[in-house]
Amino acid sequence: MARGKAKQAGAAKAAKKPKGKTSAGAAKKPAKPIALYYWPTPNGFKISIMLEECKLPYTLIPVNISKGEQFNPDFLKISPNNRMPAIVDPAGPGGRPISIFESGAILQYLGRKTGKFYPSDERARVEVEQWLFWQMGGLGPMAGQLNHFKHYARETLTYAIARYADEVNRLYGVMNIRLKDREFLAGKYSIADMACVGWTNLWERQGQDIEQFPHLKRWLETVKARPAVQRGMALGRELRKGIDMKDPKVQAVLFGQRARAG
Ligand SMILES: N[C@@H](CCC(=O)N[C@@H](CS)C(=O)NCC(=O)O)C(=O)O
Repeated sequence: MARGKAKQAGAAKAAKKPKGKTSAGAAKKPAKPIALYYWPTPNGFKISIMLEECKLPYTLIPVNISKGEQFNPDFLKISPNNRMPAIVDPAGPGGRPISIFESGAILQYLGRKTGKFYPSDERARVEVEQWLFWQMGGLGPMAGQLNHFKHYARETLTYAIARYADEVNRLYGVMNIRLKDREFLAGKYSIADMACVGWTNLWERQGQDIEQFPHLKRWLETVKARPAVQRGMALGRELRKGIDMKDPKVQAVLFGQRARAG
C-alpha cells in the first residue's frame, strides 16, 4: 500500500464541490470518498468500473503487488488475504467506516449501498448472484491459473496449460450460450457483467478464439463501449509501466507464497 501516493481519482474530484443545499437550507456536506486499494488488473477493474458506473467519489490508493505492498501490515488489516482490491467506506452502515476485501463482496456492498446494478427483487438478485459467483469461483480463478502456467511458470507444463485452457474454453462456451437470448448475464446490466469484462477482455492472451463465441463477443463489445467501463479499465494503467512480470524479483514476491506466521 502506498499511502503517500494516494491521489484523487476521476469521480473523487467531483465530490470536492458542494452539491446544493438540504431542505433546511444548510449546505449539503460532500460525500466522503471511498478509499479504493487497487492495482490495474481484472480484479481491480471490477471495482473501479462499479465506482465509475455509480459516480461514487473515491480516492485511489495504489497497492503495488509487484513490490509486495499487499503485505504491508496496514493493508493486511483491511485485506487479510494479501490481495487487492479492497475498499474503506468512511460512510458505512450506521455512518461508521467499514472495510471490505474480496471483489464480489465489494460489488454486492456497493450495489446495496447505491441500489444500482444489483436488484433488490429476490428473483432478479439471484440471477445476478449466480453469475457473479460463477465468475468468482470459475472464470477468474481458471483464467488466473491459465495466465500463470501459460505466461509465467518457470517450466513449460503442457498438461497444466491444456487443463486450464480447456476450462477457460468451456466457461466461455457456458457464457456464450447464456448470452444467446439476453443482452447481459442477468438480463439487465449488473455487477455480474462488471466482474467478467476484465477477464474476457484477455481472450487473446488466454489463447481463445473469440469468433467461436459470437454472443460473448457481442456482449464484450457492448460492455466495453460503456464510458464508465472504459474509465474503470483505464484507471492507473500508467502504474504498470516498466514492470516486468518475468523479473525474478517480481516473481519472488508473487509466486511461491506460503502461510505466514500468525
Ligand atoms: N478473490 C480475490 C482475488 C484478488 C486477487 O487475486 N488479486 C490479485 C491481483 S489480480 C492480487 O492482489 N495479488 C497479490 C498477490 O498475489 O500477492 C478477489 O476477487 O478480490
